Amino acid sequence: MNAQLSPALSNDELDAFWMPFTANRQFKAKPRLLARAQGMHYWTDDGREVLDGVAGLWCVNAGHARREITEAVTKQLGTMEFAPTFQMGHPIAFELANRLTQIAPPGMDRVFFTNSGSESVDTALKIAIAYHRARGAGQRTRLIGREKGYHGVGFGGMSVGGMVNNRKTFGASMLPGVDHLQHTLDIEHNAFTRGLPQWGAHLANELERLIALHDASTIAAVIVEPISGSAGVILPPAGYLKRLREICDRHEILLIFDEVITGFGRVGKAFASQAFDVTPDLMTTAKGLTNGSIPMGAVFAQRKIYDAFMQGPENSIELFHGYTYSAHPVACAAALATLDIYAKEGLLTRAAALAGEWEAAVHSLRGLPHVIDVRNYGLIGAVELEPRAGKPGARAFDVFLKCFERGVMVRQTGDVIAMSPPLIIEPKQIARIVETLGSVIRDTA
Ligand code: PXG
Repeated sequence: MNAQLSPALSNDELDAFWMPFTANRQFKAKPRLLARAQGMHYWTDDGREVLDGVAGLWCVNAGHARREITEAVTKQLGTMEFAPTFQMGHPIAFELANRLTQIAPPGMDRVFFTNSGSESVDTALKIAIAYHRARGAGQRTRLIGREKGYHGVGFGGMSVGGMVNNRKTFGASMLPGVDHLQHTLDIEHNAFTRGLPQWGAHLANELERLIALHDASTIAAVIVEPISGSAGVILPPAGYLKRLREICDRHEILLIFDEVITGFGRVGKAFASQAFDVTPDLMTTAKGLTNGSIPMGAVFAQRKIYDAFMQGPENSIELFHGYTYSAHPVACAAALATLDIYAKEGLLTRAAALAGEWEAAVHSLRGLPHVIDVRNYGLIGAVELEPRAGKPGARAFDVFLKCFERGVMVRQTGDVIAMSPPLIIEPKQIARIVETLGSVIRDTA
């Protein structure tokens, strides 16, 4: 059954690892094991080369196994493998925070470190609620997310998130006082739009309706992904994010951008908020921060938010929140080395230079069987397939599997194939990804 397995790993040995977001039984019956990575490629345990069309999981923006990161991590492990950041500090944590503020959107010059996107989201939600309390508006505790949003798997992120499979099992264990905006995916109006859809900015007005329902004085923050990734790449209609910003400003509601996938060059600027020229109050990041090498996340805050906490007696802790591994020295070293690579190789803007070529390539898939939409922005692309009757997701899963067999790794979510290659990708590799996907779609009933 497990012909692909290396002799070192028997069937039984696959049982103990309860795999995340995975069909465990299906996977373990026919595993797909990655054993090595370099640059744009993975190699399977049986030695097959696979072109990485998703930067691991939207995180390996500078390509795999970067020597500079390996060296920085190794050096840090030998110098000081751990140091606490509760009532103590270590220099590279401060260095990293300063470096991050240099590429951050205007005014976002305070940085709180976490270990993942989920932790960044929960941190940002807690900061938003605590901020209002600190400025004397403690009744503002409501949070507003969006349908189809993904903000990780903590109770906070799950509650503001809007993907039904991630929510339905957990029933009433959601945060109270959460509401959701309508999502912005509208294939009827916007199918095959290149870049941002022109239709749909008015969907932001729904925030006014929720404000009228709950009253602004009860609402702490609105959280959205500038571009939704996990739900299958949903783009903001032109003008939509600006309108959200205006409405939030009018009602003193904080705007949180979840840039866990859009951050660190994915859309042609360091952050999507810069690409779309809309600055949030809080911004959550992770993934590309360390090129996926060591778990780390960061929440960026406008200075006014940090300043609101800096009151009361000087010996009092201003925010009762943090993680043992906040600003872990090894993660800091990995992040600094990653930022050096991004700067040296111009990777934070390379997606903009490749965007035209990428757009033309992914839109060449229009017209293939079952393709009902193609979406793109920066170095993000998605192809939506018509679901098989009564079997949602099955067709796209088959496409994902066949692409992998033919040496290209893409990502499947529902009936969407999503792509987000490392930002070092070369034009001929763009062509390879799209040609492989096209041939697989043609061969998939
Ligand atoms: N926010 C956003 C916007 C994300 O995309 C998270 C938070 C959570 O991050 P952590 O590090 O806790 O996983 C994410 C994660 C996919 C896929 O479907 C996307 C993510 C994770 C796994 C798969 O392509 N994004």
